[in-house]
Amino acid sequence: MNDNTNTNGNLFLGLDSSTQGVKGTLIDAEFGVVLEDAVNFDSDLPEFETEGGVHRHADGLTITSPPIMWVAAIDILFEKLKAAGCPFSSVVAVSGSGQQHGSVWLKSSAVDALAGLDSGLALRDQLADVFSVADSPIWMDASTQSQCDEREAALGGPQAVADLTGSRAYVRFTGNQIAKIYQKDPEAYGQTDRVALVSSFVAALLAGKYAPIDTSDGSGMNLMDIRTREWSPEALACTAPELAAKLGPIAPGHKTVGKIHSYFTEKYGFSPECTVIAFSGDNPNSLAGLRLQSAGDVAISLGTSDTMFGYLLDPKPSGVEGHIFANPVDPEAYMVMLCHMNGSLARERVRDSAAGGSWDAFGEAIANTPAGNDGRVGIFFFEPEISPPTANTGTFFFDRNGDSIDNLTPESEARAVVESQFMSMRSHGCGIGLEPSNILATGGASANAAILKVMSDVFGVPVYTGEQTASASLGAAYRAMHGWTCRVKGQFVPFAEVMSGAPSFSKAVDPDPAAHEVYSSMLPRFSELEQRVAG
Ligand code: 5FX
Repeated sequence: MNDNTNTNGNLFLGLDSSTQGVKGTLIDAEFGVVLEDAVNFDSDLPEFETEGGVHRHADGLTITSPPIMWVAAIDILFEKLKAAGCPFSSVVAVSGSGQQHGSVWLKSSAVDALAGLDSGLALRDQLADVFSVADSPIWMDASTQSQCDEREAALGGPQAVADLTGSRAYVRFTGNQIAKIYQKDPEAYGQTDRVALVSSFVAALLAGKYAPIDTSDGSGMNLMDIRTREWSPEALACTAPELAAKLGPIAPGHKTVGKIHSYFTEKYGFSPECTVIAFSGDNPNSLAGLRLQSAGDVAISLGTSDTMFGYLLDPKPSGVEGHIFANPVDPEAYMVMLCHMNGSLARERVRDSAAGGSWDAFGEAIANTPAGNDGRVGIFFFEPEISPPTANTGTFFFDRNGDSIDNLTPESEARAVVESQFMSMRSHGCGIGLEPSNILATGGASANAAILKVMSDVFGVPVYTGEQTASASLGAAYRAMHGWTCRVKGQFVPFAEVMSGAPSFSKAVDPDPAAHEVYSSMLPRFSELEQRVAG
């Protein structure tokens, strides 16, 4: 928070409609956060009976959320911001973020309902009847494996789907969800005028008219040609009929959707000139929030699971793992995202078993052992891993000859867990074109110097940290500023130029060239062992 009033007066609002709730972040023209507030679906809207913002169905695979709850949350958030004194009239642009992959199914009556929103009524009372599917499938849904198999077969296999759309067919990706709804509920499909993403739906609410799906969030659908950034006719054809018309246009993330609807000017005091910039997915917005803006910029978020994402120009889509998305702030570039399930949980388990539950002792163990662990390797798949994809779980230890051994010394084990996580990220990231020239570390474990040192040595690049977390709503506020600047200047302005005054990150550690060399020569052997374990 800052109470900086020394601005030119323009404010930018970022909204994040996440799985658990909706958050708003208001920034000034000097990048200071002026105000933040949030709504939690479970506690603020208990009548929808969600747990963690979702409904889990009896089959154990289907997971949905009611879109009318997302609508209701927007009014509550704006009420909260208003009560906190939000200077809505100074907001010149708003953009946003939505949980990726979730779909919102709208009947044709949505067009008039959105256009005619009445500020005397609540949003939820005016939009209750516009949905052709009352409970939307979201990214946690895993019920579409048969549709994934069918669509991969129709399009030439997993690698062909990845080459075309940036990712192989994933159960949560929207194209496979659309195929399921068409097959299981053709009547609802027939009643649908528009299939929006969560992101484009919230943009539509604010603008009072359908909003385009942005190319970056559109990359999470297995429907868009990742190179042309248009819907792929082949991918649409094997999904459902007349789909192009139901999806509507696709647009880069800096595009203006329109002016904010009078509902929001009359009810909350927004200026009628406030511009709505295309919304995007939460991960693309996090990339914008961390200001990854040139080739080689990579962030590693050390959370419950670890995520690595980065800006790149020359992607190598993989039919096995990882995602290539269109870049949300650069229409020529891409972003890559890789998820490693065994993140903090694995580090914490080893900290508990090998370092008596103490991060200090864990750090000392790393400091007392040599880079490369004298050739010993540990692989820790406490949970089924995503990168590499495997159902094999357990801990696996190897000596310097690659022979299986029962355990490592506690000190060696502490080093092994961190080394194997970063070696794995390096090898899988490189496999889809990610070659970091610097790394921004975020998330809880980025406060641990010993962990950052291994990260820097494994990748051979400096590691930076900052106050900032991978916040999607802050990224959305930055994108609001970017899109607004492009509109005002009447041309595309590089994101880096618009962000030039943003607070800088500080260098936490430089790589040790000798240690980096050890890891580089170990990498082929590590990958071979990891593959052996993953099966
Ligand atoms: C990304 O592909 C995901 O499925 C998740 O990170 C969701 O975007 C979470 F909202």
